[in-house]
Amino acid sequence: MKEDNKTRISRRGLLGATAGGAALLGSGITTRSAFIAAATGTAAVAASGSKASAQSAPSGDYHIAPGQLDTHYGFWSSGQTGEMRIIGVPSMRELMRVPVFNRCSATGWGQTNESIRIHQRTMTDKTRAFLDANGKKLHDNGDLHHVHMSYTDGKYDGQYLFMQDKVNSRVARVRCDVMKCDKILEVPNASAMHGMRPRKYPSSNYIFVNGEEETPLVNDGSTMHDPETYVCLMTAVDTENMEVAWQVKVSGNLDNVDADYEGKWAFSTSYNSEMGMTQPEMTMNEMDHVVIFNIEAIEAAIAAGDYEELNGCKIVDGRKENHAAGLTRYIPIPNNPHGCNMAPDKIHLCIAGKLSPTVSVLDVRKFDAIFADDAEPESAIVAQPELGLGPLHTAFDGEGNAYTSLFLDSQVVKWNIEDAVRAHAGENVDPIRSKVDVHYQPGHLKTILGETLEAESKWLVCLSKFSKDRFLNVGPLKPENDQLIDISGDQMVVVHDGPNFAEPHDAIAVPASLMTPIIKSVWDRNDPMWAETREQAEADGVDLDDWQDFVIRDEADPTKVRVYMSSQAPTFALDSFEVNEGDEVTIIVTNLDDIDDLTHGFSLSEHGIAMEIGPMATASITFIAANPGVHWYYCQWFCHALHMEMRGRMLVNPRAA
Ligand code: CUK
Ligand code: CUA
Ligand code: CA
Repeated sequence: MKEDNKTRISRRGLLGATAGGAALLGSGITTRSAFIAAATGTAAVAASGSKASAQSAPSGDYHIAPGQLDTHYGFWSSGQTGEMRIIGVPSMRELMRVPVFNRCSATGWGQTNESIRIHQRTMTDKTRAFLDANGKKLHDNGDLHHVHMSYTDGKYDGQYLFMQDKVNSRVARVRCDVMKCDKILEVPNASAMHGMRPRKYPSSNYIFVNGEEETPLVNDGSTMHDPETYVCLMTAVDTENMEVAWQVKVSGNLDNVDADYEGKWAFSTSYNSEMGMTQPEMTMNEMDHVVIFNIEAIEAAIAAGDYEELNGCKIVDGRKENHAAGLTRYIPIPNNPHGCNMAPDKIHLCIAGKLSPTVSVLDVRKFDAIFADDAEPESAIVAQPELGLGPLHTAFDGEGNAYTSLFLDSQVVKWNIEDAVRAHAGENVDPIRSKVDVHYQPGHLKTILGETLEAESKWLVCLSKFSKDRFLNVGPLKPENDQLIDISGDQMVVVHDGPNFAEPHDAIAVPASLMTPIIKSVWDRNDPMWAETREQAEADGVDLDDWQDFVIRDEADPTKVRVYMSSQAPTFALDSFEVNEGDEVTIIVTNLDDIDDLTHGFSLSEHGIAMEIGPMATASITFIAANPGVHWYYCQWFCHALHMEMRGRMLVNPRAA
């Protein structure tokens, strides 16, 4: 692969900060060998490259002709864009964007009353400080790394999608029936929700989410200069109510998390077991660890009242010094590990070494003995294949194979789990099946249903962080490259480049047949999304299900005006309404078109107002009529031959002098 000097320099910077790496700077040793030496302290081993397959002619069945439907839904994260995306697989066509933690100019998400209520309902006092006098301000950015669907008995059930926001420490739930977010929770006491996975069995009554950043538990500035007081928390969120169920203090920080197929365990990687505050400190030790959480023991401790309560959350102590409580165990893993992936064989947990060229394979059946202190933590490691440089994440097919992304090698390596276990036991077998070049710097990679008991063996999507030279140059900021790989044969074949905007970290894909009975095309009139708006309408004597053309001035506070208008292509029920300068105006629009794909919009000039109103939906928005004069509103979602004429005037009377 090509790399420019900048990349090379920055990699050396990383190596320089790694134990043993500094001496190699400028020595002329290649990045790859220097990396292994730095990561393992041994001589360079040319582990990779020899089995890389050539990019050969693709098989044709990834091509979806015009009018043909994809066979699978992909649900993609978008990193710092803060939204969830729906991608068709195998075509890799972007089908929809679902705003969650971000503000969306098209749909009004983060601006409509319905979406603001979803944010505010669960906001902590800490966040309220960010609200303006009207209570309208909210974090309108997010860093959404992980999207996962709810499970029943180890299989996706099509009910909810869950996701996290690293930058503002939140988790969210999206309803699969309408593909809209209905709950957002800011997690108290912990910082930077990163790794997130639902419980797989018997149901996703919890999502497990890792606070990556080390902070004082009471983060009020009183002990901030003393990192000894810092701690990280793993949080279990009750997914029915989207509330914190419990939190666990751990030793070290937390990165990625997964859960087993028996509902007994959650596991988290930690790259900063050192609890360092600088990069050299975080990479000082050869070994970090994975934390095993004993869910039953934690629930028992909570039930017994053996917790502290802070900001309404029950916190148990799972740090190493509280070993006797039996809530957690720590298994040493080399070196700054990242990915944490449970195989669908129900047995093997794969921890990607990142700075170590290995994946550590843990046998979850050994955890009971480790919790009973009948076995050493290391005894759970049943394989540690050396796969290549920078292993980050592992995906699985339905045939006992694993696929690990190699960030530094820019490859995906296919290997067999059982063969890795046999090799670890001393047999002369090579677990590596094949390698394929990807472009470039892969992070997560996913097979269809690979995180369920129904893993498929056809498609692998590899989410590459760099795309230089794969696409027409679009300036210094380049797209990501989500590559589709056919894994049905012995050799993996890259069949499609999918440029994507910042920055999918993770994705899942499910058969279309799971979703088609669930996803609606038209809203139910009594959807809970606008329940509070409906309550206000009833108080105003307005029937939201009937034609509406009402301008109602609030009796208690006459500066508040509520404007109800229904819409039916190509007209709004009101072609004008009149308010006074300085009034707080709430526009409530109900789309009475009961027709598939007939969305209307409401955009109001010079007031920063735009919202989507789907078929049979109600949406509302509140603002101050700041400027006297004529301000047109219009439908911004193309709906009819007279779409341009679907508009009206807001007339704002000047304030009396
Ligand atoms: S992720 Cu969040 S740093 Cu590897 Cu799951 Cu990209
Ligand atoms: Cu209604 Cu365009
Ligand atoms: Ca470390």
